[in-house]
Amino acid sequence: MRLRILFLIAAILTFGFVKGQNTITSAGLIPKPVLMENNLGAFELSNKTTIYYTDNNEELKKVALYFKNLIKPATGFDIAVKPLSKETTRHSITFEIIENPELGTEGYKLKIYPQVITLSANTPEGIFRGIQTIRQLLPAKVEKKTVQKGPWKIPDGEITDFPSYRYRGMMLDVSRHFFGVEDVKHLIDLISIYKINTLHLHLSDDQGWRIEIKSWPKLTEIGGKTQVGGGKGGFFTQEDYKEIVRYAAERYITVIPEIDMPGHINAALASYPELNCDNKAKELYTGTDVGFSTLCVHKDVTYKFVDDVIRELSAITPGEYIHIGGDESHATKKEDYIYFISKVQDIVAKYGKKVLGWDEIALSEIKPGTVAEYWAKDSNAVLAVKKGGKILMAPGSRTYLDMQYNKKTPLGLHWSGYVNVKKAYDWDPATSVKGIHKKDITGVESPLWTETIKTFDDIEYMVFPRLPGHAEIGWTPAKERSWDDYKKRIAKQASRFKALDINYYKSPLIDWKE
Ligand code: TNX
Repeated sequence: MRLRILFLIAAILTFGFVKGQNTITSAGLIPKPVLMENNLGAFELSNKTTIYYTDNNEELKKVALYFKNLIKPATGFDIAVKPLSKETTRHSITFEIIENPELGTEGYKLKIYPQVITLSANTPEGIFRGIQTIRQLLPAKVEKKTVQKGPWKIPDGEITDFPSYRYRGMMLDVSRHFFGVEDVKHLIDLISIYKINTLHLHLSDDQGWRIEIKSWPKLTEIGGKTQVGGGKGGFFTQEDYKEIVRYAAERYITVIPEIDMPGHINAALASYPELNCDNKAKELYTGTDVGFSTLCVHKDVTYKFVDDVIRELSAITPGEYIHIGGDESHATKKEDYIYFISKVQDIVAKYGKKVLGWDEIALSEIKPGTVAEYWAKDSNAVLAVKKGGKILMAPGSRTYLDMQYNKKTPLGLHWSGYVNVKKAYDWDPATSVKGIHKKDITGVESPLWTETIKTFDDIEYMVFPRLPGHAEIGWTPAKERSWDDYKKRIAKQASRFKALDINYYKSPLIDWKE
């Protein structure tokens, strides 16, 4: 009898505790982890906490320092980071490299007790992803840049987590409107919170060439001079680009550069007369039409140009992919397009890289390792798979971050419909195109085209809150996802958006909890 009463009291206390306090399952984690278990109590971060890392692993040490520096401004704590030794202190967070095939490259296991946290993974990359989970379990004010009042509690329990898809990306178009190194770094920081691991940079288009190519300097001297609306444009020097790649790599984000060919190429045609079939340079273009420009497919100099560009870009791109564009080449004859895309795949292979291209590349040959990025046409995606390619899912009607949310929201286009927060979230890449299955898909990407996007505030407005939803689609198993559950969790992210000063779109579909 007495035992029963004790149980009852314990149950009441537990319920009260769980109800009033942050728990792992109530924290609103995005992407939602594969397995979560709550425990009573919490780990409290303090100045006495020590971070340990195993095996004297230098890369892991860097990740540990990243975490230390992440939480420093808001907590004010200058937490010690040490290699794991026998005399560990009681109040510690340990990052350890283990061997657990279930977790893959990016997965992690997180165990949180009142006195210790252990975060384990096969790789430092997995530890980095797990750190983003710890970050989201901390109060949102941890994101602020000035010292905030504690307590800094992390709810107890366990998480086992790993992604559904290897590729989880965002694309930024820096051609239509140019965005500089600082903006790109800031974006990298924001998307890393949601375990995004790839940043695709759309570096050239009709309106601007944005990457220095040393053997063709006029591409940026002339082709980088303007942008949509006639503003001053700009470009990345190779040093700038390398700095972006380095900064992204520190956050386990791979940069994929895109040179859009054979169409979307007016900026290059304006820079070098010899790239035109009639040897006359085009005028620079500051409008927003598409599909009017093409490289001269049967000229030798065209392939000298492509070779030089891919060679220089490959040399400063550690990631395995180069994106060759290939979309909307309406000004290129079909047989020329097929010929060109086939040749360019060989050039990319020659420099040790693999090809990504918009889904139209399926009309050409698909060489081993090539991935087609599905944006519009089901038949192209099916054809790419038939030809042995894989698919990156970026359907315009779901993932295009440049689509307006609805007809009242001020920025963006709507050629593929309005993409509200539910439409962006509530779909499954593995079942959305007939004939394409999970095994054919490398992952999910969210492109932000910037015809109407001029400032970083504009970027934030289009990216948030849709991108976290795409990040979850790429990470969380489809059977664990539902809109009703997601909308409660995205509502809770609002306090984090606010602490980060993100100009997010306050969709009326969500009951925001700032
Ligand atoms: C189509 S999507 C394009 C881009 C535009 C975009 C605007 C794709 C591969 N090509 O050139 O910027 O629409 O939404």
